Amino acid sequence: SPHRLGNATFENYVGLESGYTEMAYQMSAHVLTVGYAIMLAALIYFILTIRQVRPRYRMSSILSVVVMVSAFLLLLIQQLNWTSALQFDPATARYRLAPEGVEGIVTAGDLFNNGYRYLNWLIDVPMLLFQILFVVTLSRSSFASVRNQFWFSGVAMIITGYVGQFYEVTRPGLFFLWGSISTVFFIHILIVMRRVIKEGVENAPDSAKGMLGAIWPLFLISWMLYPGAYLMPYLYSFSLEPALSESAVVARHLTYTVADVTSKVIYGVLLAAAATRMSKAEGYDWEVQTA
Ligand code: RET
Repeated sequence: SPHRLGNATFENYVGLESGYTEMAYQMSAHVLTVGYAIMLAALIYFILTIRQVRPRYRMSSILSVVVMVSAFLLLLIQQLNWTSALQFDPATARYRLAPEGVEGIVTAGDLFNNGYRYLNWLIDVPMLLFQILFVVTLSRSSFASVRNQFWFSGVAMIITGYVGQFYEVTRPGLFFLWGSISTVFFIHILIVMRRVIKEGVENAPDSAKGMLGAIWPLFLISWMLYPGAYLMPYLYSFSLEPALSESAVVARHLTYTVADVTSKVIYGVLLAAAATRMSKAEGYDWEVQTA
C-alpha cells in the first residue's frame, strides 16, 4: 500500500518498495561524503586566506567559516542518516528500509529525511546573504533594509519549504502549495540580490568588477538547484504522481551536493577574490604585510 510510511520522503518509499541497487546506494553515499569532505577542506582554505584582504572585508571570510562548519556537520549527519536507514538484503541484492520484509516494516532505525538540510539552511542562507554586504559598497539601498529583507525572506522561504517536503509523496497538492509560497520569498531574495550585486559592481574598482559581476549568474544557477532538488520526484515522473525511482533519488543527492559546493564554497571564494582585488586597489598589499 502506497501510504505505509506516512509523511516519509520518497527516498524511503523507494527503499521499501524496489530497494536500491548497489550502484544507486553507493553513489548516494559517496556523493554525500564528498559533500562534507569539501566543506572541511574549504574551511581550512577560508581560514588560511583571511589575511589576503583588508580587515574591513574579513567578515566575509568569517561568515564563510561559519557556513563551512555548520554545513560540514549537517552533511556528515545526512550521510550517516542515509547509511543507517538502509540495510543490505542478500536475498534480493538490494539495500532496503526493512530487510525482514515489508509485512511488519521493521526498519533499521530512523527513516531517511532531508529535513536536516533545511534546518541547516536556516543558518547558512542568512549568512550567505549577509556575506556579500560586507564586500560590496551600496549607494542607493540601505544596509539595514537589505539585511532585514534577506533575513525575513530567507527564513520564510526555508520554513515553508520544510513543511512542504513532508508531503512530497502523500499530498502533492500541499507539497506544491507550500513550494509555491516558498518560491514567492525566493523570488524576492533574487530581486534584492540582483540589485545588491549591480550596485556593488558600479562602486567597485575596475580590477574587481568582473569578479563581483560573475557572482550573479553563479548565485542564480546554484540557488535554483535547491527548488530543483525539492521537485525531483516530479521532474522524473513528469506527472502529478511522484516517481518512486532510485535514479531520481541519486539525482537529488547529486543536485544538493553540486548546489552546496557552488552556493557556499565557490561563492565564498569569488567574494574573497573580489575583496582581495579591492584591497589591492585600496593600497593594501598582503604580501608585504607579513611580520
Ligand atoms: C525550497 C522549497 C521549494 C521552493 C524553493 C525552495 C528554495 C530553496 C533554496 C535554498 C537555498 C539553500 C542554500 C543553502 C546553503 O547552505 C525551500 C527548496 C524556492 C533557494 C543556498
